[in-house]
Amino acid sequence: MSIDRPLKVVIAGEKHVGKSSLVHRFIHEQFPLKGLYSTVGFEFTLKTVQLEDGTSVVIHVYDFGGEPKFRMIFPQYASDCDGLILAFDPSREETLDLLHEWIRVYGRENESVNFLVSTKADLGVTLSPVKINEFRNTHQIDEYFQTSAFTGENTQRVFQLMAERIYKKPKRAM
Ligand SMILES: Nc1nc2c(ncn2[C@@H]2O[C@H](COP(=O)(O)OP(=O)(O)O)[C@@H](O)[C@H]2O)c(=O)[nH]1
Ligand SMILES: [Mg+2]
Repeated sequence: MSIDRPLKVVIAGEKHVGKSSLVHRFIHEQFPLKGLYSTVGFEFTLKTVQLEDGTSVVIHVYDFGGEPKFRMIFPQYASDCDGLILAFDPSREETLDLLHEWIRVYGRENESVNFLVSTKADLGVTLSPVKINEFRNTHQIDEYFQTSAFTGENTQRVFQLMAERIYKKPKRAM
């Protein structure tokens, strides 16, 4: 069985936190060795994943540039998304604080499946679980993952689980 409609998943967060690298790792299963161009506006890519029950779904990933001016156009492009991935870099703690801003302009967190994702786990920097939990409790975050586009830690899992969650969300018409 397959689902005809692609799932729209948006990844957001400050510039340089590693969003494009995470998406690249998910799509191509490798760390972008040559480096990526800085994302201007947003880019999108597609990948088919198989759910646990064998259903194939296409994930349509929208990767946003992290500049404040793009934060402003963000709600327009993200408004009908099925899933939202909020990414921060734990070695720059302010990138977690600034996610409050992304959510504020987004404003529909209770309708999508929302994941909080920290990047660059290979650097060995972690933020206090209290701070992470505070963020999760303030906003409607369904799951939190530590990831590394460098080692591949959790990079497939985030998108796989996102697809499962969207698929299982009761009110969504497929
Ligand atoms: N060590 C490490 N560096 C990373 C990782 N992911 C991204 N980077 C680096 O972080 C910088 C920003 O990455 P990029 O994906 O362009 O960030 P974006 O602006 O959020 O899309 C680049 O220099 C990447 O090589 C990771 O998992 N580990
Ligand atoms: Mg980028």
